[in-house]
Amino acid sequence: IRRVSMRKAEEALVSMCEERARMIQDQFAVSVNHVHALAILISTFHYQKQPSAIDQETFAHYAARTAFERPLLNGVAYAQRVANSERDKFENEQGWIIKTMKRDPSPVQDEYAPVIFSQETVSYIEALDMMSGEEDRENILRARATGKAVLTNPFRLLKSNHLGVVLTFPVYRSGLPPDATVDDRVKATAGYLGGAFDVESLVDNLLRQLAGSQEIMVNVYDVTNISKPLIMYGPQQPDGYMSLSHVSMLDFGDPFRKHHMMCRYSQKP
Ligand code: WA2
Repeated sequence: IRRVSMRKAEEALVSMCEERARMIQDQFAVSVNHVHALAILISTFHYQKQPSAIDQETFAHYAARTAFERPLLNGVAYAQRVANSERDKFENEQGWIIKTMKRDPSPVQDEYAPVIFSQETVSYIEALDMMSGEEDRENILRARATGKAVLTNPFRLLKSNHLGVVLTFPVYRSGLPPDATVDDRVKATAGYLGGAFDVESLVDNLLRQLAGSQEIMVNVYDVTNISKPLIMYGPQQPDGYMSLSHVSMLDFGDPFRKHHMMCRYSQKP
């Protein structure tokens, strides 16, 4: 009888874990798809139209009204690529100076990625050079070299200090051929559209609504380097009933990164 109930408990754990993994993966995917569409919106209405049909107010308004399409993102923003030779002109036109992510005036760099458009929920990143933060910088470089959506390591986000990951799409000036080389891509880069997945609070909200959320403990890890898993969600020192666990695969759409979800019971089932 004990063996039968343990088998039932294991089956229940597997199904609850798979349900959670599928749900988070789906909400992640719809959010990424919508940010992709926003990158195309910037390309179409900011770069392919003279003069631009988008300014901060228009972007903020559109981003707020479409926020429901991006359920796991705390906000979206557009950072423009600015070469050092263009910095003075850029700062004069904007009426502000480029700042580092620590909010100091930016020292001289070869190039910058200051945020020029932002959703109101992340207005604190306006004017910040997103290349001044290690994780954001790596994302920017990888996004423009690959032309694809990329994700950072899990890290503590600005302002909230919540654990999350940043998503970045590159925006290119028009005329980039489909068979472009990495060099072509880097040269044609106009800027970066992205946002932060606030995993700590938005995934938490999502999981808490599900039946059984009291009984099971969930962790999400970035396992890109399998010998050094990075925690992305859940308790740092998982306890609970350690003899029974299940690992569900997660695909967040960045082939460079691997993620999985680990579930266990809070108490002996
Ligand atoms: N957005 C919000 N909070 C953050 C953050 C970020 N990056 N980085 C750290 N905390 C505009 O890749 C371009 C958004 C970065 C996009």
